[in-house]
Amino acid sequence: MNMAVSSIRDEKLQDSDFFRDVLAGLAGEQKTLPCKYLYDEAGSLLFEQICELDDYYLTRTEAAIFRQHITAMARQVGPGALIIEPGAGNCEKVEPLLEHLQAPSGYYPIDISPEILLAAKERITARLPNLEVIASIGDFTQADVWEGLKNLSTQKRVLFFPGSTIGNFTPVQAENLLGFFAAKLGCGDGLLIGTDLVKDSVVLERAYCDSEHVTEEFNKNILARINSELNGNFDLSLFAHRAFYHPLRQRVEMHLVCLKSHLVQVAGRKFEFAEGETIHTENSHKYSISGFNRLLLRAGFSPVCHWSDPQQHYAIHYAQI
Ligand code: AVJ
Repeated sequence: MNMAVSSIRDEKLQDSDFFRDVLAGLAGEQKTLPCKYLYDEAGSLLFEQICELDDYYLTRTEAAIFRQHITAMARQVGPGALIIEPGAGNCEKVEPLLEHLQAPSGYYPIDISPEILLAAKERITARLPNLEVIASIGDFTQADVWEGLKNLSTQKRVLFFPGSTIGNFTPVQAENLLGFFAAKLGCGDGLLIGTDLVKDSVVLERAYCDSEHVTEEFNKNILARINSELNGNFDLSLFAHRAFYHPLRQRVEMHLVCLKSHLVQVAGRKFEFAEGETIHTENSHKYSISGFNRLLLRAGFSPVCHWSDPQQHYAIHYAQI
């Protein structure tokens, strides 16, 4: 590669959020990496595998609650509603709801991946030809992807936010995000949101430290991503996966533990790693029903009702403005 090309490439690299966030995260006292970077192509496939694991109860429990209570949920949403889904991905979770709604006025999925979103739009349109699907491509925390909503007339807007995605935010961040959502809605509009419940730490830790070691691979994949995208030289064998429940913080924390002190280089910068030091890669917050209701209230929503599984492992809340 000649000089001009390599400097253009470096400039692009240094402009990227990934570059900035990784260097900032590794420079701190407690090293951290934002969990959204776990989901490159390999990471997304690994996460899909996690969802199938016996130890990972979240996905199948949420799906069972949807199956069991879909009629009541559709009744709560009401007729003529527009469903908005931030971070919709392949839009699979919303399909049973869309099928049960009475004369929905549209579906507005938002996602950063155009390929996945447009494929999902085609699938949904084939299945529900009368439903208007307006795919909005971009980051759902940014204002521009919500602009398209302004041109749509509807009796009611309902935000759909399943998957316990809200758990990846700290309670303060979650309150801000839900407040941002609330600002996109009007009086009488709704929110249907999935949250993982506080429970026995053995069950929680098994879900994030699975016996098939898929979560370990998922966690370490972020180092492989840094190696390939940011010219890093992480030796994955010098890090171990650790996930534990922190009862005071009510969250599962995921870390990568350094097994031996050494130096790592990323994009030409050097970072020292001491034996036993960790990179904090994810938080997964757990809520009680009442704790989540309080969070909803702080964000400007009124809790209406919730549905849970017999073991009380997971909950889906309906709230309104
Ligand atoms: C995608 C945020 C729901 O926190 O349970 C799974 C991500 N991390 N195993 C979660 C995850 C490790 C997951 N969420």
